[in-house]
Amino acid sequence: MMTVKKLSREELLLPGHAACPGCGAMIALRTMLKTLGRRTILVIPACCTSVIQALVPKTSIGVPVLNIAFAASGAAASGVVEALEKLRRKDINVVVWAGDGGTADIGIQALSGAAERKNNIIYICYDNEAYMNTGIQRSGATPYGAWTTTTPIKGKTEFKKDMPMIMAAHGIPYVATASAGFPLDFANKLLKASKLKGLKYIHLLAPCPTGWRYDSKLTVRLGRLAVWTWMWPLFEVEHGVFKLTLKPKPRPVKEFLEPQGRFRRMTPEEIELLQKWVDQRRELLLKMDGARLFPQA
Ligand SMILES: Cc1ncc(C[n+]2csc(CCOP(=O)(O)OP(=O)(O)O)c2C)c(N)n1
Ligand SMILES: [Mg+2]
Repeated sequence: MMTVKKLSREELLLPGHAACPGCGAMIALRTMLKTLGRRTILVIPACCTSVIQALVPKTSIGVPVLNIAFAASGAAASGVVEALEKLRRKDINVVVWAGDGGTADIGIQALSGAAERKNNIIYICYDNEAYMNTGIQRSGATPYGAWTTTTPIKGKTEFKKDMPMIMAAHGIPYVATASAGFPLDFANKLLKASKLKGLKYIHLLAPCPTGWRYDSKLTVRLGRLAVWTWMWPLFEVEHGVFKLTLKPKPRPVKEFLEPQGRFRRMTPEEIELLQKWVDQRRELLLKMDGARLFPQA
């Protein structure tokens, strides 16, 4: 088990990057690099993390990075894995670090192909729930009721796409959800993923003060409230078996929505509809806890 004491003191996310203050994705990127260490190659499609690395020729990321086209991270990482296999290098983690747009929308076919080919990749989707880098446009991962620059002013009318379950249905060895509010849980899930062969998928909630319209000091708090309200349940699907990581006493979704400007225009009826959806999903997940959902591949 990873503990704060066991976490490496080596910093591989260096000062000088250009992320916004309070960026949830950077907390998680720092945790990820400390957990997996130097022997890691990152594949990053167009997203916030591709533009905040620093100005060329400088970089704030202390491991090799392949910056790649928006749709291509699954395919590009497959290529890196194949090349390392030809070179007989078995000691290197190939990690995709992609946004929700680059994963749930434009990158889904390349990711699906890599999963089906069983390429040895740790794929992390850091989900800030919109296309943040280009100015807060909606994605398939934007939740119901959230405002973006391309939703109706009152907020998104569709529910969030369930990427972790879509990936679990590929029959891959490991799927997990994580949150920037629970860094050690994320680290433990990364350690588990790094020991398995095939494509491992971790979907990480990364609160974004700029796009979610909240005070930047609340990033960790919102990363936790998402879990405590069951807006973002933490779970694993290991070799097809579903398991909840945490089963917190449910707090009203309102507590997660209220500090965020993006939910400001939701009516009480819409909040109630969202609460009902979250309650229904929690009951389904609790019924599934411990059950085999997919046959062992
Ligand atoms: C084919 C293509 N279309 C559009 C873009 C412009 N673009 C770059 S990043 C991005 C949004 C990325 O959103 P997401 O994957 O959620 O990452 P985030 O910026 O939120 O970190 C867009 C639309 C592009 N680079 N390539
Ligand atoms: Mg995004």
